[in-house]
Amino acid sequence: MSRKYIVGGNWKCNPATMKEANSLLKEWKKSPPLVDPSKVDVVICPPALWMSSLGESIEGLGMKTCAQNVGKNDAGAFTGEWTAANLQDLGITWTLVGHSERRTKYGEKDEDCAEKVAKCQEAGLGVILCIGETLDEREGGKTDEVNKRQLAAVLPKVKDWSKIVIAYEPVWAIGTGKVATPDQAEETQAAIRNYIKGAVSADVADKLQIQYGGSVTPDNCAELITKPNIDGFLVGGASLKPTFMDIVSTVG
Ligand code: G2H
Repeated sequence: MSRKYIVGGNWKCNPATMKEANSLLKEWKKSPPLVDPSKVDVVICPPALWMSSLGESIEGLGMKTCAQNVGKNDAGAFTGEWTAANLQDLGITWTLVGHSERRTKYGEKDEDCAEKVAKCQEAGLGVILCIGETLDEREGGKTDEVNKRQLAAVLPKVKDWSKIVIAYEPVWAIGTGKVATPDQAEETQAAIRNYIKGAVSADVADKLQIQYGGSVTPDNCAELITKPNIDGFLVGGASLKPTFMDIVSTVG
C-alpha cells in the first residue's frame, strides 16, 4: 500500500536565539519548492518556549508545529511540565514521545512513554513515537527485541492508530554522523511493521508511517527513501540548515 511521507525537523535545544530561528524559517521560505501537502507532511519541533511565537511562520510554510516532549500528567502540581491538553489548547497537534535523548538523559522509561501516549490519545494529538537500539544492543543482536519492547509498552494505550507515527532512530546513529545503511534501516523497519501486523492488525501495519532518524542529510536521504518501509525521516542537525528543504523535496 502507498503511504504518505512524513518528515520531521527536530531542532532539539537549538538554535541559540529566536532571531536565528526566524532567519532559518525565512531562508526556507525563499527556497522553493514549498511543501506539497498532498505528498508529504512536514512537522517542525522547535524548543518549547518558541512553539507559539514561531507557529504562524511554520504553518505559513505548509508545515505543522510539533512539541519535542509532553508530560504524562494532567494539569496540577508538576513544575516545569506541560500537558497534552495544553498543547491541544494552543493548537499544536503533534508531539514527539520517547526520543532517545529523553530516555537516556532524563530517565524516561517505556512506561512513561506509554502514559504520555495515553494522554495524547485522550487529547487527540498526533504522536511521533521514537524507538531504537543502542550500539551494544545492535552488536548483541538485540535490535528487534528492543524495538518490540519499546512498542509493546505503548500498544495497549493506542485506540486511534491514525494519530501514531513511529520514528525508528538507532541511538548509535543519532547526532554521530553514522547513518544506518538503507538495508539496515529497511530490515529493521520491516521487522517493526511485521511486529505491528501480528500485535495489532495487518490494516494498521499497512497504514502506519515509519520514519527513519539518525544523521539524515540531503546527501543520504535519496537512497534511504527508496526503501519500501521508510516513510520519511526525523531529522535533527540537518533540520537547522537551509538545505533541510532539499530533504523535504527529495521525499515529496
Ligand atoms: C535523531 C535525529 C533527530 P540527528 O535524534 O531526531 O537527530 O539527525 O542529528 O541524528
